[in-house]
Amino acid sequence: MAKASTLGVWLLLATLAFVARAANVTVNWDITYVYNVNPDGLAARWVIGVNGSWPIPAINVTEGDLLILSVKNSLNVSTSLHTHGMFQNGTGYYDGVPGVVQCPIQPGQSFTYRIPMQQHGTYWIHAHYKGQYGDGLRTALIIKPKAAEVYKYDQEYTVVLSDWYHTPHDDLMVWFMSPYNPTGSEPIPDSTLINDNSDNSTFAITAGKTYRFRLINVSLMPSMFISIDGHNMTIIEVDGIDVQPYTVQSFAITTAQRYSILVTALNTTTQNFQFHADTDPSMLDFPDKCTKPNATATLIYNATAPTAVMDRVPWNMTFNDMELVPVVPVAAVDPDTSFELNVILNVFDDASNHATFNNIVYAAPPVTPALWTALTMGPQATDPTVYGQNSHPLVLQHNQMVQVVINNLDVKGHPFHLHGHVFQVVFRSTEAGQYYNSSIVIPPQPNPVRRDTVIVPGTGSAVLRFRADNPGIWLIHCHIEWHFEAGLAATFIEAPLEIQSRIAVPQELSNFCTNNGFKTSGNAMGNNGTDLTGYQLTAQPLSGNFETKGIISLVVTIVVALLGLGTVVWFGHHQ
Ligand SMILES: *[C@@H]1O[C@H](CO)[C@@H](O)[C@H](O)[C@H]1NC(C)=O
Ligand SMILES: *[C@@H]1O[C@H](CO)[C@@H](O)[C@H](O)[C@H]1NC(C)=O
Ligand SMILES: *[C@@H]1O[C@H](CO)[C@@H](O)[C@H](O)[C@H]1NC(C)=O
Ligand SMILES: *[C@@H]1O[C@H](CO)[C@@H](O)[C@H](O)[C@H]1NC(C)=O
Ligand SMILES: [Cu+2]
Repeated sequence: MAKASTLGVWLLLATLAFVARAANVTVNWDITYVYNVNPDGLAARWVIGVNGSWPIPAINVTEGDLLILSVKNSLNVSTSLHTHGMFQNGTGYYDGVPGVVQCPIQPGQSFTYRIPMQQHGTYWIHAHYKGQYGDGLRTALIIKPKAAEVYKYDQEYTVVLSDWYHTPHDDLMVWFMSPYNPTGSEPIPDSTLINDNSDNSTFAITAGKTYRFRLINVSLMPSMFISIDGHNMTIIEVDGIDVQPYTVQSFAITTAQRYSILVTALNTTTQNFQFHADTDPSMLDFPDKCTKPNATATLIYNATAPTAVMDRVPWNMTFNDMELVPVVPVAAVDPDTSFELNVILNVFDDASNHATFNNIVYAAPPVTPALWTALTMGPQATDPTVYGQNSHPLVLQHNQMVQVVINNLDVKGHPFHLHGHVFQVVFRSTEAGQYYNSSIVIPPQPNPVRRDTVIVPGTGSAVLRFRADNPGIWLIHCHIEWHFEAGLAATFIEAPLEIQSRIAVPQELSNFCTNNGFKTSGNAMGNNGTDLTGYQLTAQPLSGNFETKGIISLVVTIVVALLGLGTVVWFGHHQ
């Protein structure tokens, strides 16, 4: 008895200790332009920073905290912020996707995100409005577990990896979408940055200690290979999921992915060592246009010692994130429902190159954001029609096991991100041309890798599974920003009836929308039922037979040839 009550007191104290520790962490961001920023030493440009400076400081919190991110938009364009990798269970209205779960924050307006930190690990916060994160509006979000870390280490560093462009994002996007670019060549970054610097970042290291490096790839476009001269790296976390130790000499990280690695310092104080982040040239159509594809930082053992000149370890082309084993096992189970998303990049009937799932050029609902359609349409909220065809709505029933088959018909790899979840990766093609169909048997898997961003290889496929246990509206999209903006996204309408019964959207958010000219009821056009009068479809696939498409392609090619000089001038001016 005495023992039991001692235990009771102990539990009570432990609970109180936890309650005391869970804090409100308030971060105030006045989002501003910052001028004359030159992180690669090659060219100064304006960027988007906060409170008058850039880079934007990382946010460090503890699981259980409430992150209160208070934003004022001092730009002359709208904005919104997405906290990448957060489940937002119950607070999906703070997921930050404009036209889907919130209305854009217009110039001069303020908006406060109140996001419970329900997970731990390595995350990031970035603009989800056009390509503003490529102009600098992103930073790391590090969440410590409320219990002890799974792995012991002496100290940690956050390493933000990015591509860098001297030309503002919107200008590059205009070029990407223009008929001058019929093959859909993505803009080429000018350089690669490690912690917002191409050569000069440093990490102080003490001989014999163990360090955790939290790597976050915040690029718009390419993949990078990571290695550290003279050191092995042991992967222990992938996209917020702790995994069994997996030691590599180099590995690839694609945009929006995160990995934590443990690095044991050598027993030396006579040399320093380079940390490398090399851009994968196979992702770039014109790799030679990237002036500094390889960034280096330095592990400083001794500030007065020389940096070791070492042979580079080869890029590990075979590293397979599917071999990573989560510490907390979750077995794969058969799906209740399956969606097939074919990745198709093509010239559409607006003569622009688009990137799509199943030939649907994604666009957010124009009048009523999808969340409010789900909230207000009663039983009709389960009918995908009411969300409008452009948003590619896929309706899920509560607690279904959902399978998503991605067949990538494009020749290049694409990194796909799902909001509001981690998914299991239960299959991925191992050779070109291997598309998934039901003749491929997926074996039972006791504990497949779980993550929130996966690379699907060119002319290849992947099969993802997740439990629809988080009622809300969640995008799945390519995290190559050019492709997302060109239409490569779809919308999961997850458990709309449970959204109605469980999600209490703060009235101030609805008011924010109506004050900004959006509606907060009805279908995508703000009407009743399926009346979508006035709804404009996005660009459609070139209709008709092969010949018609051939003729249009030919015309586009001729136009481009005639305007060729213009392209050269454009390229010369902007690259
Ligand atoms: C980051 O991701 C991009 C896009 O997937 C990739 O090209 C780039 O090489 C990655 N960077 C690093 C340092 O791994
Ligand atoms: C580092 O050197 C110390 C002192 O010589 C030794 O005790 C220790 O085992 C060495 N550690 C490693 C990892 O070699
Ligand atoms: C980048 O690094 C790779 C791997 O070491 C190397 O092959 C390539 O030549 C480097 N590129 C440049 C421009 O230095
Ligand atoms: C299914 O996929 C396999 C392996 O890629 C392929 O050989 C087969 O032709 C496909 N079957 C159908 C019906 O597409
Ligand atoms: Cu893509």
